[in-house]
Amino acid sequence: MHPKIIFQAYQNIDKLWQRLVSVPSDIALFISNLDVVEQGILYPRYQKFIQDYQPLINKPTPDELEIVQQLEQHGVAISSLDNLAIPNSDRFMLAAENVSQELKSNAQLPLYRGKHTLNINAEQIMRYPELFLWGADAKLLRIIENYLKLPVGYDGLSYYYSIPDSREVGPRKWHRDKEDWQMIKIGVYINDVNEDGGPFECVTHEANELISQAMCSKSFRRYKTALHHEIQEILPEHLQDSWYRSCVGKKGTVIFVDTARYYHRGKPPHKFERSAIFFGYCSRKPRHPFFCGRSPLSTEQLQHMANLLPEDRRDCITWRDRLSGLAKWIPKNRLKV
Ligand SMILES: O=C(O)CCC(=O)C(=O)O
Ligand SMILES: [Fe+2]
Repeated sequence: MHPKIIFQAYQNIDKLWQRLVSVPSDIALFISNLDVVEQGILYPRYQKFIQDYQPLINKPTPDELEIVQQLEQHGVAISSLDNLAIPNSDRFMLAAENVSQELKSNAQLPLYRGKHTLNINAEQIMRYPELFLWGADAKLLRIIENYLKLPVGYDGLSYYYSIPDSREVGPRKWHRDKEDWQMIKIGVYINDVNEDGGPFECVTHEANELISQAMCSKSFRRYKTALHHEIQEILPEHLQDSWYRSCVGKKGTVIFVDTARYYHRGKPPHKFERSAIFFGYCSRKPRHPFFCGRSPLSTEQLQHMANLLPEDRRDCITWRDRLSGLAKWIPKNRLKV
């Protein structure tokens, strides 16, 4: 048999398997979003976690507080590697550029033909631990803790090498992330990103309210994704030109964003490829734990990374091992955005 046919058959079986494995978490998502379950059980429980943790929150520095306040007001805060001055940021950027080159040459292989985005694999993350470890920096964790008001679960990184094919697919459609009530992603640009190079985009607070209302009119559609023109059609006249913010920026731009509350997307790149890393964070008792832990690292690899950190920061990496109840038994959802 031709190798291409074998490969396609393998891909179809894999897709089917991913769908099957994701059935229990799709059902759990549906149930947890029923009004009686959400308002009667899950939301009060979440409020209680916040209340109990309040005395334990680590105090932020003034510049960290500034970012937290921006997030509270707008859902987004923009900074840069230079401003944040996180240790080893130079090593981090060097490693990120190497991975970008590796993904760029992979994109030429027949195996990846037709893909809009290439992602980092476990082997690459393990070969460049400075990428993963940058996301577990104490300053970043303190910012996120003060925003979530809960202990932070670090959920690993995605590396998007996005090809300029203008296609509106996957995370290039408007969506909200499903992991938790509130969560943070930190995006770092590995090259300069202009309007034609696929900037990250996030809706304004006002538009977010309107879009969320329209999308939530049926509870099972809460996490529905939408094409750009579909959102445009929902919104009133006065918002048509001002409903989202396009985060263009230089290499080294750092974007903090609550991707669970705010609709966002990676704009389809029209002319230039875009390399960006997105670090994910939620609370350690997230609303939908079966949508967490989707970074490619195994439990053993995560433990290895945790061991490279000071003891007081290890729990934010190994938090999934301590989930209890149903959260522990429902398999991780394997479907993409
Ligand atoms: O590629 C982008 O800019 C969007 C990424 C995204 O939606 C996410 O990481 O949640
Ligand atoms: Fe997202």
